[in-house]
Amino acid sequence: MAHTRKLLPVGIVALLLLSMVMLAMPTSAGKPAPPGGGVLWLEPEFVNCSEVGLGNTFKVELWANISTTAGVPADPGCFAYGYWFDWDDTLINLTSYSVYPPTDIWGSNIFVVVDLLKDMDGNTKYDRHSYAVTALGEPPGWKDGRMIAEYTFKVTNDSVVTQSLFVITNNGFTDTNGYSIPITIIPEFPVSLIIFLFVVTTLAAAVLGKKAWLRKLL
Ligand SMILES: [Ca+2]
Repeated sequence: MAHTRKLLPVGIVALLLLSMVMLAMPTSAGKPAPPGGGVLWLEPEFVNCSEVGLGNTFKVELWANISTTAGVPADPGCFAYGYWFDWDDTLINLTSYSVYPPTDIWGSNIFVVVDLLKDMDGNTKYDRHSYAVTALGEPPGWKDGRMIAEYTFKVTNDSVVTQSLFVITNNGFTDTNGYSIPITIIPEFPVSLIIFLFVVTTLAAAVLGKKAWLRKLL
């Protein structure tokens, strides 16, 4: 019974830690942009290849929300942006993509600086989309939340459950005054990985719980 008494507080601590992790996770229903900045995220935030199934396709959207107070002076909006979108080509293959620069705000007078698929690891399969675009002239700045690109992938390996498939790299969001807009990138974080971390945390706490010094803390 002493064993059970030891594990109880350990379990409570582990649950508290898990709660904090869950609370820190953003919901997928639109992301608030930090004041004076922007945020980039994927929808869905995590794709499980095993759930999609081998040979099946899925879509992932790249979203951005630019704060209405971005830049100095306040509120100029975004005038140009660039990013890399990387994926794990050992698990998925890109089949198509579309980009949606905010031409409804900027107008059609834009310059696409780069729009390239690259094979970064020399295995003959694309694993990066490099994209950059700038408005021309003096159109209004972009400052809202919207989908800026959509990618379709085919699952080529469905054996891995917890691995992250995507990495977004911010190559610069610039406001109409030429100032850089700070961008927060929300990483994809698989739910299964959280459960895994929870189990590891609990086990580690249980082992450490046998140490007298930690038992005092609990
Ligand atoms: Ca490659």
